[in-house]
Amino acid sequence: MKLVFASSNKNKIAEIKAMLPSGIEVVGLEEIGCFEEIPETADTIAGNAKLKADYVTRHFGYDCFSDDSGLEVDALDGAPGVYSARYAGAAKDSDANMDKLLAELHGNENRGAQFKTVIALNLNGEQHLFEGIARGTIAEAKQGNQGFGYDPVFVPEGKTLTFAQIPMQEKAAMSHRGIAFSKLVAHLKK
Ligand code: ITT
Repeated sequence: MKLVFASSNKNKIAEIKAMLPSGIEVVGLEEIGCFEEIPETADTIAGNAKLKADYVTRHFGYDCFSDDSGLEVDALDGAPGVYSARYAGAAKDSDANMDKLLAELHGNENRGAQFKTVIALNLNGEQHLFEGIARGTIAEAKQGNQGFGYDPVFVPEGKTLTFAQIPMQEKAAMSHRGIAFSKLVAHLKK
């Protein structure tokens, strides 16, 4: 089975490809000739996941799945959440986003947070949603250089290292994206 992954985030595509079971092939947007930035105008993570999948199905005619993710911080009432990519401005600069987050939480002992992913699958005229949540805490400073986005400041529950300090395969086994994607795979295998 060949599925289009409606994402232009190279790190996400690499993570998803590293989790693929045999029998499923995934192609990114560039491989179907889609180079435009898909508008993400919904005010929820699930809403943006639906928008991205529907855009590809409507404009390119493919069955596909999308991933929308965000970091929800307890002490900030769930912010930056759906606005994670642009938390520090339109430039989508991960370092600036993390610096803003660390400044907001400076001196705050409540460091609880979660990453959330919603995957929307468009298949045979139906849409299905799969959610994955990874709980953890926000570190006091950035650590590690693997992964992407907020990985250097996120310490998953039960660990002492950030997502940016562990190999991609290990992150996949416990991450929001890994959990949502394993639900998608289980659905496809049904
Ligand atoms: P798409 O093309 O898939 O839309 P995107 O980079 O716009 O890619 P999202 O809107 O889903 O992705 O993600 C919002 C932001 O959340 C993203 O830019 C990262 O900063 C952050 N993020 C998402 N998943 C992450 C992860 O696994 N680790 C760290 N940060 C993550």
